[in-house]
Amino acid sequence: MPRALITGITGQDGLYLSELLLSKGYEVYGLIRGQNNPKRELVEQTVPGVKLLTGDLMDFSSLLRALETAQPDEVYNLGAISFVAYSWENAHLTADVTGKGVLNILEAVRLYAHDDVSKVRFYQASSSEMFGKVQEVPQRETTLLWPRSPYGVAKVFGHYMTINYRESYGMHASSGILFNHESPRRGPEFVTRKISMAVARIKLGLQDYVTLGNLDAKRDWGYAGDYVEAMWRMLQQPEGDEYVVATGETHSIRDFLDRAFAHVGIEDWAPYVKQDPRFMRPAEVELLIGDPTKAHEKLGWERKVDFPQLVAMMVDNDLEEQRGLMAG
Ligand code: NAP
Ligand code: F7E
Repeated sequence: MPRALITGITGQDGLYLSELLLSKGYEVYGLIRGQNNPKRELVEQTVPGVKLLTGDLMDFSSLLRALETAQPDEVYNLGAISFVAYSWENAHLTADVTGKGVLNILEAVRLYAHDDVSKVRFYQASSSEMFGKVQEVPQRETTLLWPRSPYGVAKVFGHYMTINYRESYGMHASSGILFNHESPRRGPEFVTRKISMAVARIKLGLQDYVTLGNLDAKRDWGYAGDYVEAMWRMLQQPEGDEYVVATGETHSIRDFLDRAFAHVGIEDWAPYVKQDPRFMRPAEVELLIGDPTKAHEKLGWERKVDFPQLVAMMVDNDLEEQRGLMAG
């Protein structure tokens, strides 16, 4: 039975990846931080097969302990401060967790493996935010990185550290440059979920409007359930490598609003959307669109859920969730 250790188990991707690996017969360990993490119950209910180990990406010895307990064949480093807007207000913390945390876990894997690094395969959750002020359209594995936020800069550090451990120590280390991926499990601070929740609540008469920032930014949005499959496929390759995982389509926030409101029968959303500079960023990533050719050709990976299906799935989920809350 293969064994996997996942950091960031309480997050959107941690849950989907756990489900995928459990369905493939893996023994799955998840690193959970904090003395009394409020999301522990969610993990225990959603993926009861996962064994939870306490640890933090900033605490090197906790990582080594987790590795020694889990004895994993595969390590998926999904843990991060992942909210871009928050990263300006907490730049040092973001650098420590999202950046230096990658070095901590790579080094812990190396020491745990006693230099026989071939016994552990490593996945790093890199991000399209590394492309920032994009230097090429669409963005691919070789596109020059130009991050625009402390989060993006920290991810660039983790990305190159992953490549460096592969080149220095021969580690089977891969970096997935994943473009935005969403789902009903997306945190409510991210724009897609903020919109799907607001649309559901507006439709049900529970909320009057939603306040957003820049409506013109464009993102390449896919479904998280599809993207964790690409992570797993990367670690089944003979060698570690870098892969862009994206849909190859881009949509603005306005496009997302169009579809989400139309899904509940509202064609003109203008009366329900306000804008506030509070939600604007000091430096914006205006356009992201990925070229997933390498992932298609080498991993045989294809997305299954398209943009209209993704928006509908998220709004339907929030309608159901809000109706459940109303019913008590
Ligand atoms: P998410 O929902 O925000 O989850 C982040 C996870 O990181 C949570 O489980 C969180 O745990 C954990 N974490 C935070 N600080 C930690 C620390 N100090 N030590 C250990 N764990 C810590 O993120 P996601 O959407 O699932 O994304 C997964 C990974 O992919 C992240 O690295 C993210 O940056 C990256 N990524 C995401 C996307 C996307 O569109 N979703 C795209 C590209 C890359 P707590 O519950 O304890 O806070
Ligand atoms: O913003 C604009 C905002 O916060 C998307 C993370 O998973 O994907 C995610 O990062 C866009 C930006 O995601 C609001 O300015 C407008 O242009 O949903 P987001 P993100 O910053 O793209 C990447 C790939 C990651 O790696 C990250 O971890 O939407 N926007 N109005 C807004 N965004 C938010 N959050 N809230 C608004 O009110």
